[in-house]
Amino acid sequence: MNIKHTCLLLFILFLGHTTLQAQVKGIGNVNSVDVQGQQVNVVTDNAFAQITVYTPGVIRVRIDKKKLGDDFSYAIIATPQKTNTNITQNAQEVTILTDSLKAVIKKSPFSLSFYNKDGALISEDETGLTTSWVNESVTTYKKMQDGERFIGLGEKTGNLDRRGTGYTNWNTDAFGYSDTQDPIYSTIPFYIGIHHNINYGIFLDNTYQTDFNFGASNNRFSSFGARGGEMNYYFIYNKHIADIITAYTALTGRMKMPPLWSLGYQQNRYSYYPETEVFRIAQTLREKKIPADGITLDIHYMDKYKVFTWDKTRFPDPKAMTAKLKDMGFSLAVIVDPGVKVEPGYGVYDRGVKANIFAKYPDSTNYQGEVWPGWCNFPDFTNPKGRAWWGNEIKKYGDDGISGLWNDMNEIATWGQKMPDNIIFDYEGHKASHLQTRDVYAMQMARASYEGAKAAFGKRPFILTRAGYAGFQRYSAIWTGDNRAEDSHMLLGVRLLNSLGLSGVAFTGMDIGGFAGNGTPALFGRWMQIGAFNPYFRNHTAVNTKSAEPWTFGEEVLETSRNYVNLRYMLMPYLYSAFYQATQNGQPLMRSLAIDYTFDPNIYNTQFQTQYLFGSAFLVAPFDGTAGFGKVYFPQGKWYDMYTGEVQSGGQSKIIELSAHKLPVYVKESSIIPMQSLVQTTAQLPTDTLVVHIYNGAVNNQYVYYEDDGESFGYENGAYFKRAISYDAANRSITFGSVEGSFKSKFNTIKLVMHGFDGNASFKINNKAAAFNNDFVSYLTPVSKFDPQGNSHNVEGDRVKSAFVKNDNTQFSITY
Ligand code: MIG
Repeated sequence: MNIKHTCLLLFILFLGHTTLQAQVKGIGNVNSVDVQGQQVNVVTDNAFAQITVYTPGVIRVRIDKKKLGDDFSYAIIATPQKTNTNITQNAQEVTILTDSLKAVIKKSPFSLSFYNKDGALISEDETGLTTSWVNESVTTYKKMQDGERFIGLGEKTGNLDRRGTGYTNWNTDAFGYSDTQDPIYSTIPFYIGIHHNINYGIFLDNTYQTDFNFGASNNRFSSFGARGGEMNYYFIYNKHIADIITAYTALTGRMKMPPLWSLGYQQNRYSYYPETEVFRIAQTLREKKIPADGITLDIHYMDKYKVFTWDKTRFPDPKAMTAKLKDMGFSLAVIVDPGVKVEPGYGVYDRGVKANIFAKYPDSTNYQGEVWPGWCNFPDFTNPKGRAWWGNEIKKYGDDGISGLWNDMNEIATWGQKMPDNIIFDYEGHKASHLQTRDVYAMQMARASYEGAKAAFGKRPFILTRAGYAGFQRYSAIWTGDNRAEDSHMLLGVRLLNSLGLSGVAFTGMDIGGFAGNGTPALFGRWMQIGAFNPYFRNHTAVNTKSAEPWTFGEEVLETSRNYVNLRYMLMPYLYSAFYQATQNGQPLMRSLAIDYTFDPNIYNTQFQTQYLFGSAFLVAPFDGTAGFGKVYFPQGKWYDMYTGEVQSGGQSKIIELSAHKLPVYVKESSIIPMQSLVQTTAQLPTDTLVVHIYNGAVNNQYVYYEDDGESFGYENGAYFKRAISYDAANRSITFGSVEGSFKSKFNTIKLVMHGFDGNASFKINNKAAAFNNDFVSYLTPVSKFDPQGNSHNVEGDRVKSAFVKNDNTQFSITY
């Protein structure tokens, strides 16, 4: 090689090095440390970092290449709480100590690690990689711990344990998504890591496209990062996953009490019209005795798909229609799409132009995208004026007697699915491009709908959204979009809802029966059974499919469906109390087994990963519609077959015979399950007896029974009826605490139903011998006609002891 060549080579190497340096940049060493109360401000070679204690178990980390900017978040509603904190430093490191955490910042290079009180390592930066940038993308790398598992991240396909997989958040209209497709509709950049009997949560609060790597194509690290903006994450430590969820929802908020009707069965399709068809459906539900509370109108109710209009030939008098539906015990929800047709003379559009609330190109012209109505402008829901304008349009629906808004297409979905990057949004006055706004747009639409509907409807509105960002649970329920009428999709749906539950979202559902395609009777029957054990229970199907109401699959499926919808309605007091928990501590209704049995490796086994607890009591084991046998895993404890009372001991799996008529459901020992008589709609009063099922057990249980009027906000001012019920196993007693709140229960009497107690058990109430009668409980009506041998089935049930007590406001105890 001659000198000329060597020079050239050196030059190329030099060029390569500088461009590489410009592209990939590490955080560098710590140069200065400034302690301000619970906060440490650090300047490194290449960045600024701020570590703030929020609570003893929550520490926030902000890092940016430039001085940390304005602190704004759509997700976070919490501020740092005054917390006992001790911050010390020496030449090598800074130590932050709270009552439950120790965070250590190593100085060269900057790297963070977290330990619990016992000194055990929870999580640490990968010291070689720590936090770094590739152009504007920022990523934090954590060392992959031995045996580490990852769960959560919201609506993500794949397995419960996400180890070995990578994910992207970029809200996407994902019609008929596959069971590994990513991303789909919504974004919740929050996950939980688990290793060595320790678990922690990380919430990356950044609305740019975000990426998570849980050991995909690498065995060195787990990482999270964003394509722009700050590294901004909350590290959450608690001993139990339930408490991590509570801490995460303390940061990002919780749902409000839902309207009671929204917990009833919802009948839907794309689309029911005209009005006579809506009444045919409502009437058939009543005739066939399928209890139901809701009917939803899809896009064909609108005049040429224009939002906030009615097609007057199909729906000549919406107000009269909703009034008549109300008399039949139905509430009506309608779909709303964000796209507003560009059409001068269309009032909604004209008022939007006048209010100047549409998203814009940088040259200030309104962005146009094409969707159902044709070329549309898109309201900027990140502009308070945009939300107010939307809220004002909702008034019309309030006048029409609408009770719910179903927010669709808000990823934003447009034909072509490629919204330009340079659209500008207000972002609460901060101005941001589509790149920073996309993932939060739907959440702000849901917010605008919630706030507008709350003002317009004069009662609790029901809001449903397809997409969202961390914190949307404050405004809306979510459903998992356009699934397919296939067994694998039914089970995937369960995993999606379980994962949403791990990620702070309690009010979730999927299209029961499957949206795309035509399902078999077996699939539909099983899906209805599972739907009864989903928080939001809505049947829906696409525009070009066969009818998919419960009576369209034959008499056998109709009876099975009715059984489970009936069960759902009898469980309404239990459901409602479970929703109350979600409003108080963020606990989901669908509890992935990872919440309560975190360190039991069996629950991550793919053959058991769809199992979940529904509320605190029920263990649900979903299987394909046609499977003849299934393997159920019983976690630690004692489990009662819900139908027969037969006991299974935990810590083992068992092969069970499946029936098309029955979903395997088990009841956890020491459970307390309040039920009511069967009604056809929540608008109908049940009998005045609250049936409280109590299952004998060796573990303690703290249960909270909750009731209110189911529709107003009076509960915010104490108009509720609440009582703690505690099962004290060691003292063989169950105590109904005294009642809190000013609401009068609709039940004057309580029927106590004791399951699994010795046939000769003698019960005392308040220490006085009490007469309990032999009784028999059966949750299902046999689908006897379909017995292949033509035998009429014996009614399956559980032998119990029961007694009646008055439901007054005083405390009482049962001992045995
Ligand atoms: O482009 O409103 O996910 O539930 O039925 C399709 C029609 C638009 C997508 C929703 C689906 C709804 C459908 N919508």
